[in-house]
Amino acid sequence: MKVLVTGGSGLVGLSIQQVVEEERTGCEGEDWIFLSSKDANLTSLKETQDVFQKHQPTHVIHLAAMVGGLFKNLNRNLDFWRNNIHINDNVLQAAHEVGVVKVVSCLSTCIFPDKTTYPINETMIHNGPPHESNFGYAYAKRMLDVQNRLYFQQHGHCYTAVIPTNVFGPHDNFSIEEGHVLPGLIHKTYIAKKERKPLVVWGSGTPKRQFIYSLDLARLFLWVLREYPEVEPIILSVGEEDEVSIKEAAEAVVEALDFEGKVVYDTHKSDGQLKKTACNAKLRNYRPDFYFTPFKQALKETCDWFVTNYDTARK
Ligand code: NAP
Ligand code: GFB
Repeated sequence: MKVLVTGGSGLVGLSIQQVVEEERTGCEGEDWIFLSSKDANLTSLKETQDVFQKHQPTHVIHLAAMVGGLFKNLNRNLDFWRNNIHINDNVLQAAHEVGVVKVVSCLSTCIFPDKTTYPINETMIHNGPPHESNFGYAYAKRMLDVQNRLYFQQHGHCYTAVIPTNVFGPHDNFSIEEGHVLPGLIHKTYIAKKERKPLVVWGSGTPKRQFIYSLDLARLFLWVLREYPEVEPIILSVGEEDEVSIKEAAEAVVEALDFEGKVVYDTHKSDGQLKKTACNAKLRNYRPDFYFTPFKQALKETCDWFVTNYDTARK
């Protein structure tokens, strides 16, 4: 098995790299290659085909994407659509051309319809428009699911996808303006503590999210690559009971970083989608015993990583 990981230098890619290194004995007979955008700009079909020709993978984990939090999405919806549509089309076609037998791509629970019933499950992806805040990203990701079904229909390939909830962990993008909520809050709290200023949480704090630790997600990715047999996607999420409000998430960051200052909410900033509660019954059916790292433990590990690696962290 020769596994090519696109987006191998990002949050999820580096977590998979870490788990592969930790599980070396479980990976016998597997050759792993982790790509970054320096190896190939995957928005270019030629560069994508060249890198696939060079490595001749049998399996692909496709993570590369234009990624960002709510506020980056609000500002650049068109760019999210165009970059991700090109990357996904190029990667799946290049994989097909070199005879890749399995591709596992990455969707996100934000791509589900905004007006829906809860909890969301895998059958509901195409049932109505996504939340307008990430219209471009969500539609581009939905098309990956369409493409997977068509590669199966026309060529019999097992090109499938996972659907994680909000991911966080070491090596995240800690940019305050462009990153996701947890890395953003960790960075802001770190600065507020240093400068003895209040922590400003954006929005009302009432929206809810399910967070998955990148190392847990990495372990699940390896299982999907090796064993999950379906073309239909699978939600990778903690349970509905582990959903937390942004206020609870901010309080957990405050505790993990031992911040004693004031916390204020800037309600002029967008709340984004109020919730996207996902059902992990399908995952639990396959993996009843899978252990998710408790949220506060994972958050503490992430905060410690950020403090230790402050000078070199992406921000
Ligand atoms: P990330 O940390 O921003 O990493 C993105 C990766 O994609 C990097 O390796 C980057 O390479 C690569 N990339 C971006 N544009 C590229 C291009 N034009 N050509 C080649 N490579 C390119 O993102 P992540 O959080 O790990 O996300 C991984 C996957 O999970 C994505 O598909 C994302 O949609 C999905 N996802 C993420 C979350 C989340 O909360 N983070 C939630 C659900 C799903 P460089 O390092 O060289 O820039
Ligand atoms: O992770 P996040 O940016 O994205 O979280 P989404 C946004 C929520 O956190 C909103 C609040 O309710 C914000 O008001 N928030 C509070 C903050 N403080 C902050 C902060 O400092 N930074 C940020 N970023 N938010 C994204 C999608 O949605 O989820 C993407 O836009 C992607 O497409 C990702 O799929 C997983 O969860 O709202």
